[in-house]
Amino acid sequence: ESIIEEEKLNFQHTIIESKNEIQNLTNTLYQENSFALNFITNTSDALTTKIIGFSISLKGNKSYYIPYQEEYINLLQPVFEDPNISKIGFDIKFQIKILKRFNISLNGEIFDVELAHYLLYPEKRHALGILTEQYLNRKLQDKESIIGRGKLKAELISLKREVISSYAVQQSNAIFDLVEFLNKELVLVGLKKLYTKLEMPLIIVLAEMEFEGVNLDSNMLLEYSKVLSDKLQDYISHIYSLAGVQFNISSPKQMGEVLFDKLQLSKKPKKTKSGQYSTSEETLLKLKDEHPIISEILEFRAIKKLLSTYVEALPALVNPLTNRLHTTFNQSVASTGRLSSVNPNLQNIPIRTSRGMQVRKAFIPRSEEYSLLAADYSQIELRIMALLSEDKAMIRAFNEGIDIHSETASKVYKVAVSDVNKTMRSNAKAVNFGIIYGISPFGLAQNIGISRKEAKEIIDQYFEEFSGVKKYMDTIIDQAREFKYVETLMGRRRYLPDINSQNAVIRSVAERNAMNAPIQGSAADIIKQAMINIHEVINQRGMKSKMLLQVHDELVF
Ligand code: DCP
Ligand code: MN
Ligand code: MG
Repeated sequence: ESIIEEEKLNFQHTIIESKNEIQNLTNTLYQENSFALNFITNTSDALTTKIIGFSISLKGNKSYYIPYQEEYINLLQPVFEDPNISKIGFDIKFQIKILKRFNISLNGEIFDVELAHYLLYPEKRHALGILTEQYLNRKLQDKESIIGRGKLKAELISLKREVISSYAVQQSNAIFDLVEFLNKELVLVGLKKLYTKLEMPLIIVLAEMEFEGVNLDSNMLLEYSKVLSDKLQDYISHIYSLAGVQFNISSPKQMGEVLFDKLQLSKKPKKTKSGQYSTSEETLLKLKDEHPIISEILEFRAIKKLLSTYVEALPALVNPLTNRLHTTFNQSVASTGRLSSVNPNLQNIPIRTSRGMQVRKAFIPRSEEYSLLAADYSQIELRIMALLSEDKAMIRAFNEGIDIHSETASKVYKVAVSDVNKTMRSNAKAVNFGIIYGISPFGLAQNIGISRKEAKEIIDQYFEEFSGVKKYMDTIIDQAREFKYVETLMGRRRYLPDINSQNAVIRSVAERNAMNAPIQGSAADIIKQAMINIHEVINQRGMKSKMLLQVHDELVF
């Protein structure tokens, strides 16, 4: 009841309807230290969307709505580019990319309300409506309430100007008001430096990368999709003949009946919540040795997934205006501090398989005068582990230039280091990272296809060799128990409310997060810093090179 309907709040809000008024607004803004900027668009793709208008809010509850006119945006350019006026936004990267379409840069200090909340509460939801209720004790009009839902849903762009303007200024007004609260909290918790020195400058870098996009060889993928579709047909006929019956392989229900009723592959088949037979990857992997149909099914699924998520999907996402693929990096999703990438997700193209490599090959330089360069950190997470745990053996290994993944592979596969091949080394990564992030013998056995006993031996031997690592893992869990959070090298926090849970399953998830977050999060901090530094050098030297993508511990130029 104490929540005031924002609509009823009678704060000043002006709709700008002429060049003259824009001039006046420009003069007003020059007097300000900061303002909030909020674009209202038809879609969430900054590079292609129609712009409906934008709102600006300042101190003293002053807000303006500017219906879109290219001329108006250009007239405001000096204000946007003035380095002495701070700019506030919710997902300010989106606003930056819109302005880039007009060759305008958003200069001055920036404050992103969403990212501030993300640093404070990485695991919570950061929606503007939620923050507004929580901190400002008022309610934002939600989009559905003005455009309707279902069949009656209208396009934002078709609504009356008064409706859109009030919707827009409610948002920018809330965004402006939130700064004070979030800023206080950032300072209080000791996250202000990470926020201003790392996350804020990174926004500019990411905006440029996303705007730049990457060239895609769509023809090559088209060809490859034909190859894969043919392969898929082969698998389908194999599977039919192995099953002795034709069925819809993509239907888990039908497949379950074939595997467990007809072929009787398991005495006690696992069922899903809905009572159907489970045909999850995990279930199938356990049955791999029971029948040759299983590996055929797994291959079928892998190809199908590759086709639908990449080979067929990527060309459709190429921006028709730029002819390039523009991903969006999400800076406020992963609780560890890593970036994620959407539309398309360019961070999880499988590279271990030769088919995944084919997809990677479709990423090509813009022209023959350019080449792509990828730089990947060498075992950064293990190096951070060596640093944090001060484990003597691990530090010595790095100082002597020993490749720990190859060493582990040599032990696991009982071959000389010189005989370790790519697959072995890649599996050894699963061992090394699995162990330092608290994997069980059972989990390890499943992951790399060895017996539980062998897995236990490997883990025991690992901790014997790197005893400091074991000690570190125990210490970090103790710390987490005491403080209910863990930290990265740069002070990024991950809260672990379940660390003292009575439920062993829930508690052990929290424990694994306690081991993982400081290491993976520190690696994320470091590459973010590297990206900021590289961006600066590229600009200073006036280089033509562009940073294009980030894949966790890898940068593509
Ligand atoms: N990673 C993981 N589990 C794996 C493979 C990778 O958790 N099985 C994580 C940790 C790595 C990061 O992803 O730091 C990057 O993966 P890389 O394959 O680049 O791993 P490395 O940097 O350790 O090895 P390389 O020397 O091959 O680059
Ligand atoms: Mn690496
Ligand atoms: Mg990598």
